[in-house]
Amino acid sequence: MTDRSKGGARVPASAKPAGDDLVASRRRFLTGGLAAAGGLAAAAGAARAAGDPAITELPDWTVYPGDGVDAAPYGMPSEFESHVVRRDVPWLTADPVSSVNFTPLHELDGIITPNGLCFERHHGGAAQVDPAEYRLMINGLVEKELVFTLEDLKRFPRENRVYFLECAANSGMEWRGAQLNGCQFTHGMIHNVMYTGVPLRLLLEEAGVKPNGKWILPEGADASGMTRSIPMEKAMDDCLVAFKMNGEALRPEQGYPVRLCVPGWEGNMWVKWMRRIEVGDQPWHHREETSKYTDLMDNGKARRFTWEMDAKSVITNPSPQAPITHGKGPTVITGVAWSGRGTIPRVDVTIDGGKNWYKARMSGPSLDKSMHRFYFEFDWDGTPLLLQSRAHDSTGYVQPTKEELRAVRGVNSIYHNNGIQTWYVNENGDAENVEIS
Ligand SMILES: Nc1nc2c(c(=O)[nH]1)N[C@H]1C(S)=C(S)[C@@H](COP(=O)(O)O)O[C@H]1N2
Ligand SMILES: [Mo]
Repeated sequence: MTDRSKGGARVPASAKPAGDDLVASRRRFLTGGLAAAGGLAAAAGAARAAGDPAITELPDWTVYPGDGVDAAPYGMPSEFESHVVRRDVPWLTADPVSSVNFTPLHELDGIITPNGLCFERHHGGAAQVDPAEYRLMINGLVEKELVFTLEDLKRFPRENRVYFLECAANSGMEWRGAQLNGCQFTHGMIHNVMYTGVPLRLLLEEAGVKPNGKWILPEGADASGMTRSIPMEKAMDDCLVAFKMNGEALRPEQGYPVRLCVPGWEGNMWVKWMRRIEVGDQPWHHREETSKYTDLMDNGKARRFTWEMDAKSVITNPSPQAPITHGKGPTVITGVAWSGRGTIPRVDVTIDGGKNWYKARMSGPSLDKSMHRFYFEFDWDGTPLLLQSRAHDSTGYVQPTKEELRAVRGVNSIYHNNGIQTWYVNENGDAENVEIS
């Protein structure tokens, strides 16, 4: 812990300068940045006013017995958490059957997304598949064409791995400028789940891929089919045929009973309700639905095959849906970071729009192609803040600013916007989505 007895502005021990070259700016921060914040213990709540009824009165729940076991055979969150839900943006799509809703990132902590809060993206609604009638077929350029039942799949050795799934369109509404007020809407097309499943490689080896089998085409059992071309190296590397998420069966909206996991790659390749895998010698990109996830550039050309998700991060608290309500004094900033190319060894945080950067404190497992959790604790002096986070991934890649991205990609694209997000926090603690240059 840092020493709070001295009062005055402080940067906690965890807030190391982001690099040696930034030591000078750190000193400026210490002397000129935050105003004195004396009496920190009181500010943090050690001494509440005497006579607080929450202390002096006995609430009902202390006096009367509560519900017995089995009041809810499948447990649900506290009624006081009923605001913690997926939300959509009504004007974004014409019909909920081909639409998206968003994970409430500002209400979550740690790295795992609870199953009921994982964002949904469907192109033809969520199929309701009877597991007894479920079949997975492998056909095309294989020695033996095979059909598996769910039980057959569960006889292969299975693995447990935590992966993020991010839709390539996440933050897509922000290309031309700050637009949606909340990290749920700007960054909530992502979830991070522990999957249990069979490595796709084992199933392909069982079928025996012919030498000219270079691509796979997984297909969903829903009304959209959602066929996607995936190169054989990726299929043989780390793809999973998953039937469990966070320990329980996949939710219907996540592809029950079986979905494909394509770790680190854009969400649209993670085919839900997967019923067939065709092996072919070339991609099926001539099909309209397999080629539409491209990134239109200023010169009219489009980037294709941009499957890997670049490193990205966002501060989830405070943020527009989660203002600072406690006033000045000890304040916790937190957020998430991820990369489709590895782990996140480091995240930098700034509270003054990038004049000074600090190393955030990482907490929780650091897993390949998974979300990471970071924190930055400081004493807020009540003056406005410009909050940003910047992820570094294990390949050395550093998350770019939105301006840097636009300089390369223009503003015509929807997909793959991993630019640095800025929140402006005013004197009252209210936060707003803004851009600074
Ligand atoms: N069968 C099928 N698979 C699908 C889709 C779909 O509509 N049908 N949508 C894709 C898209 S674009 C995304 S971003 C992810 C979303 O997964 P989720 O609903 O679990 O969040 O599923 C992908 N897999
Ligand atoms: Mo997507």
